[in-house]
Amino acid sequence: MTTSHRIGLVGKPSVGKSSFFNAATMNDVPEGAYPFTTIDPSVGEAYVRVEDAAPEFDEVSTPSVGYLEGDVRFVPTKLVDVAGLIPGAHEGNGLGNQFLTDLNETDVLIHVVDFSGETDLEGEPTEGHDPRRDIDFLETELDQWYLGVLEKGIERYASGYTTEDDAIEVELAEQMSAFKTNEDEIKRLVRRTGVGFDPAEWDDDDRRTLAREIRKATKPMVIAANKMDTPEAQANFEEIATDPDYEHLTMVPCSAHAEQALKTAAEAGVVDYRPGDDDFEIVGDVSDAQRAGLEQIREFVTAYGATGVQNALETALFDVLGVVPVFPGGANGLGNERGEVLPDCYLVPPDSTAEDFAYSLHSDIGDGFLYAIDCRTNRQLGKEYTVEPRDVIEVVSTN
Ligand SMILES: Nc1nc2c(ncn2[C@@H]2O[C@H](COP(=O)(O)OP(=O)(O)OP(=O)(O)O)[C@@H](O)[C@H]2O)c(=O)[nH]1
Ligand SMILES: [Mg+2]
Repeated sequence: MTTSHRIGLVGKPSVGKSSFFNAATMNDVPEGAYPFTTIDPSVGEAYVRVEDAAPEFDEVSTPSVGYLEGDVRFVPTKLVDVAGLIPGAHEGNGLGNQFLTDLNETDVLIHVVDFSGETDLEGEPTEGHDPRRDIDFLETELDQWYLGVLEKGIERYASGYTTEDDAIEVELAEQMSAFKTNEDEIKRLVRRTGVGFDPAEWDDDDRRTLAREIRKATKPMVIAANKMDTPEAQANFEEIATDPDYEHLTMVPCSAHAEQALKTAAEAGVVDYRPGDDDFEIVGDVSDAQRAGLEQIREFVTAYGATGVQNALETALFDVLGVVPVFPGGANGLGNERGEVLPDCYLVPPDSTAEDFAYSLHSDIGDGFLYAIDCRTNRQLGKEYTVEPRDVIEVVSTN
């Protein structure tokens, strides 16, 4: 069993969510220039890169899930192509409710933004649209949705439906449970915003601030600045990436098209390309037109360091969500009884301890946890040890 996280692709219609999804998963999902091409969310498997640990032990790993290319493990994670969101969704406009339901099943979001400025807020063709408006709109839309749910919780609390000694965080955690929050988190956020623990004292601003904080905590987000293969997008990116008002956001320049083209060419045996790399090699016979097309893509990937699809996925999972890749290993060699070497790489939640890791292997192993061993140093690790990225750990358990 591997801990599974879900990355959600969100954004207004026609920004390239399905193109990104297809590029990342190489599945065939309908895509097109028309709004609402995607009616149902598609869930697929994408991969994130983790530097393999086996070479440090002079071994070659044999992954049981995902695959190995060179020294890089491609570890599977779930990717969700969410229906396009239009303004007013929190009031049920467009596919609003569907969107919100799908969204609740995700742990972290990639907000795909059309940086070319060639689609308006509804996803219809236009020119010179400022991508900053899309960034603002999505955040506002989510905040309003959270605010609506928060206000229901406040109402319930005020009307005394809750048991007598329930504190506000208990009521709100229950009301907002679909957002995967809990009492401790609400308490922490109420404290951080400084609105105090008596909701009767909260004015509109306080409620909005709190709703926004809960949204930011439960739906962390990275922005994929898509369609960067166009000069318009590149010009917009130059401007927005240095705009102090948007400094707090993580933006990854990205071209879903370039990634799709390279993967397709790689599948056809025309290029040698490892997803996420900053270059590729033409190895097959290509026509002059194909070569010209590929050289154009090369110009883009070398300038921006990659197509950005891998980067966006990894930034979301590792940097924004804080997931930690951990290899279950053996202190006396990495192979198991089936002759597999370092077959698994677990993606565990941030701040996981050695004991949490044991539980993610199996509940029995967690129950019988004695200690863990750092396979690189053979050091013993207690149950409170916080796992680090790329740890190779053996758990010693009575079970
Ligand atoms: N130039 C360029 N065009 C892109 C890129 N990604 C997507 N597009 C185009 O943008 C349009 C919309 O792409 P989709 O992937 O269908 O967009 P979507 O966000 O899934 O749209 P909805 O499902 O309607 O919400 C299509 O014409 C794509 O070919 C890209 O990286 N570069
Ligand atoms: Mg789509």
